[in-house]
Amino acid sequence: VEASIPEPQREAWLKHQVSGFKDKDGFESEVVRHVETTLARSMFNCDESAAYSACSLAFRDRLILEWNRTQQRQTFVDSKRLYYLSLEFLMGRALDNAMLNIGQKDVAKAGLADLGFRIEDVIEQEHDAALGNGGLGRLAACFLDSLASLNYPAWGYGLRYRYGIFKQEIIDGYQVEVPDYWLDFNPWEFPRHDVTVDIQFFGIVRKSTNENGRTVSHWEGGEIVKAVAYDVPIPGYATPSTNNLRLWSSTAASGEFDFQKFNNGDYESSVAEQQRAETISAVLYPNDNLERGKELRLKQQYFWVAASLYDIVRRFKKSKRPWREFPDQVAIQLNDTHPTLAVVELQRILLDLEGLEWDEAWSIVTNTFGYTNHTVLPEALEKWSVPLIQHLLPRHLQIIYEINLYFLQSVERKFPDDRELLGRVSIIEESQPKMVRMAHLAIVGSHKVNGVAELHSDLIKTTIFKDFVTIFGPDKFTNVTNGITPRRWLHQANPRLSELISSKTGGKDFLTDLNELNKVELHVNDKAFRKEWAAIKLANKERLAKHIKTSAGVTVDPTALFDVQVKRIHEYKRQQLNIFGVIHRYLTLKAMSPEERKEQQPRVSIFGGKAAPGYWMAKQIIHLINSVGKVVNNDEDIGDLLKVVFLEDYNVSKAEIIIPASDISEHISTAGTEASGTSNMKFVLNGGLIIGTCDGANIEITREIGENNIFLFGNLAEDVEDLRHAHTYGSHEIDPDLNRVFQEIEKGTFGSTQDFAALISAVRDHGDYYLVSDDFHSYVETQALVDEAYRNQEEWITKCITSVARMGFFSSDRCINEYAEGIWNIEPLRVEKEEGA
Ligand code: 8GP
Repeated sequence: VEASIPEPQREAWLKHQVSGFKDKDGFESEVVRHVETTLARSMFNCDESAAYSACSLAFRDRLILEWNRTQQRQTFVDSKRLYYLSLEFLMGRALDNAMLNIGQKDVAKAGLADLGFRIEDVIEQEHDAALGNGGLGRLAACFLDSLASLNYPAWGYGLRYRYGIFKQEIIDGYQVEVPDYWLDFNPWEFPRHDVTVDIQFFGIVRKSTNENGRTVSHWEGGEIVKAVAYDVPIPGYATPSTNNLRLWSSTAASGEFDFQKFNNGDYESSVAEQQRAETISAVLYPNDNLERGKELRLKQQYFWVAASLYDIVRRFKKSKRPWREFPDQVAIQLNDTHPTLAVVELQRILLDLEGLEWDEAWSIVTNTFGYTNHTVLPEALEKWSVPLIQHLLPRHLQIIYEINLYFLQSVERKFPDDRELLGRVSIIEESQPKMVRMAHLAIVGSHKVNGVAELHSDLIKTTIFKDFVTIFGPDKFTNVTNGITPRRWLHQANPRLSELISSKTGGKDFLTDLNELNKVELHVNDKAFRKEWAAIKLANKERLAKHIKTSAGVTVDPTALFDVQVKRIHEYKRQQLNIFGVIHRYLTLKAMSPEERKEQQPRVSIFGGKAAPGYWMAKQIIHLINSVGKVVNNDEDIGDLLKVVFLEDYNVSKAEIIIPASDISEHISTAGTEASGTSNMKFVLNGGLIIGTCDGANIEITREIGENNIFLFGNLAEDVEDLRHAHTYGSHEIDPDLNRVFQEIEKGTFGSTQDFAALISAVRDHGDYYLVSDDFHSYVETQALVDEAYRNQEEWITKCITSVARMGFFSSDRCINEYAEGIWNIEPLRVEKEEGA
C-alpha cells in the first residue's frame, strides 16, 4: 500500500505518524489535551462527564489508528471477508470494553486518579448504545467482539437509529416508555460524510431490449434518500485487530433543504423532505419475537440492505476480479430474515446493472448468503404484503416472483404431482392480500441455514422448515449453538472473579481460550480458593443490593438467596409462572407459625425486562410483579424471608451488575419456544446456578456442566403439542396450588383484580397455551430443591465452581469459529499478538 506514495511524501507521513499513548503519562497528557482543546474546558470545570468524554476520546484515537492499520492489512491481503447484516447491535457501553480489550485499564485508572477521578464513576457516565431489543441484538454484539478478537476480516452492517430501545420507567407499578435519545455526545462513531449511497424507493419498471436481444429492466423515478455511513471501531481483545461496524443514517438526497421552496418563502415544506428522509433511521422497532408489518420497517430494511450491498459491491469491484469470484471474496450472513431483501438486491445488481445472466447471477447470490433463524414462534416469522412491496420496490417484487417461479419449477421436477407441497413451500402465500414469506426467500437464497442451539436446529428441521429439508437435503441445515464473549461477560462484568480464575489457571489465557476454565476444577476443594469465591459472590450481591435500594427503594439482605429473572417480558418466557410461584411461596409462608418460618430459606426474587409497548399482556405481568412486591415487601410477618423487586430499565450495563450477583436465575420458557437463550450462559459463567426447562441451550448447558449442577423441571418439547391439544379438546384441570394463587389474586390481595383477570383466564379459560398450569407443580417442587441445596453452602459452592469450570463451550469464539469454517469459509488474518492485555 505504502509503495504507491512517492518517497518524500511518504517520509513526511511516517515522520509524523501518530502512535497513541503508551503509558500513564501519555494517557494523562491526551486526556488533558482533549479537555482543554476538543472540549474547550479546563481543570476548573472538568466534571465527571467531561472526564468521560476526554478519556473516551483518548482511547478512541488509539482505536482509530489500529482500525486504520487493520483495514490496510485486510485490503493488502485481500482475502475473503464476512459481512454480518443485523438490524440490531446491542452494544452497551464502549469505554470499559475498549480499555480492557486494549489492555490499558490499569493505566487509565491510575491516570484518572492523578487527575482527581475514580474510574468507576467515569465509566458510569456513558449512555448505553442500545440499538437492539434482546438476545438477537446482543448476540450480534458478542459476535463482533469475537470476530475482532480472532482476527477475522469482518464488518458489521446496521442502522444508526437516533432512538434506540426505549427507556423503561415504572410508575405506580406500570411500565411507561420514554424515548432513548442517545446521540448527544457519542465519541465512538466516525461520521463518513464522504461515504454516501443514494437509495431509491417507489417508481416504475421499464423494459427494453439490448443489442443481444435480451430484455433489460430499468427501475426509474420515485424517491431518493441518502444513506450516510457512521463507523464504529470494534477492538479485539489482546490483538491490535480493530474491525468496523458501519451504521447507516438516512438524510434527504437533495441536501439540507429545498432551496426553490425556501426562496419562495415556503420554509416549512422545504424542510419536510429532510424530515421524511430522516424518519427512516429514526427509531428502532421495539418488538422482540414479534413482527408487525409496518411500511416504515420495510423501508428501513431496504434502505440498510441496499446501502450495505452497494458498499460491499464497490469494495469487491475495486479488486477487478470477475464476478464469479464474488462468493470467494464475500460471505454475507443474514441475522434472521430482516436483511433478506439483500438476496433480491444482489440479484438485481448482477442482472440489471452488471448484465449477468439469471443463472450465473443466482449461483453467485446463493453461494454468498447464509441465513440464521432465531425463533420458531409463528408471530415472529416475517411476511410482507405483496401490494406493499409492489408499491415500494416494484423491481424487487418482479425478481421475487421470478425466484419463486424457478424454485417451484425445480421442486415440481423433483416431486411431480405434489401440489400441496408447492403451496406450502412457495415464497408467496396465497392469502388476501398475498404475502411474501421472508424465511422461505432466505432459505432459497442461501447456501446454509442454521438454528442457534441443538434443540432449536432440530425443531426447525422437523417443523417450520420440514419441507425444505425434503427439497434441499439435510446438509443445507445446520446448528451453531450460540455463545457469549467472556471478555464482557466475565472479565468486564466480574473483574474479581476473572482475577481469581486467572490466578488458578495460570494467566489470562482463558479469556481467549475458554476451555482453559477446566483447570479451575482442580481447585474445587482448595479452602482459600473457595473462601475467596464466596467472598466475591457476596461482594457482587452487596453491590446489587445497593442498586436495588437506590433504584427500587427496597432493602434486601445480601445473604438471602438471590433469584433472578431478567430478559424481555414475554408470555413464552413465562415470567407469569415465576410470579405465580412467588405468590405461592408467600401464601405458604403466611400459613406457617413463626417457629416454622425461622426454618425457611430467605429469598429475594428479582425481575427485570421490557415489554413491547403494544404487548398488553406483558405489561400486565409487570404490573402484577410490582403489585405483589408492594404487598410482600411490607408484610411484617414475612420480613426478610421474601422480597420481590422489579428493576427498572433492564439493559446491557445493568446486566453487568445483576448477572454476577445471582445465586439462581430462571430460564423457564415453555419447552420448544426459546431458541437458545444466552443469558443462561452468562449466569452460569458468573458462578450462578440455573433453574430451567429442557429448552434452548439449557439442554447443552446441562450436558456440559452435569445434571447435578442444574435444576431442570417441566414438560418436554415433544409433549407440548399433545398437551395443548388436550387443553383445547379434553378437560383442563388447573393445578390446585395454582388455583389457590388465582383465588388470592381474585380476592384483591394484590390490588386491582380487573387488571390481572386476563393473566388468570389465559391459563384457566383460554387453553393455557404456554402450559403454565402443567408445569406449575414441578416448578414449585424444584424451587423447594433449590432452597434445600442452597442451605448446604459448601455443596452449593462446589456446584458453582464445577459449573464455571465446564462452561468453555459457550464462548462466542467457539461459535464464530464454527461459522467461519462451516458456513463462511473465511480464515483469520495473521497478526502479531500484543503483550499481556
Ligand atoms: C432470540 C431468541 O428468542 C433467543 O432464544 C436467542 O438466544 C437469541 O435470539 C439469539 O439467537 N430471537 C429473537 O430475538 C428473535 O427471533 N427476534 C425475532 C424477530 C426475529
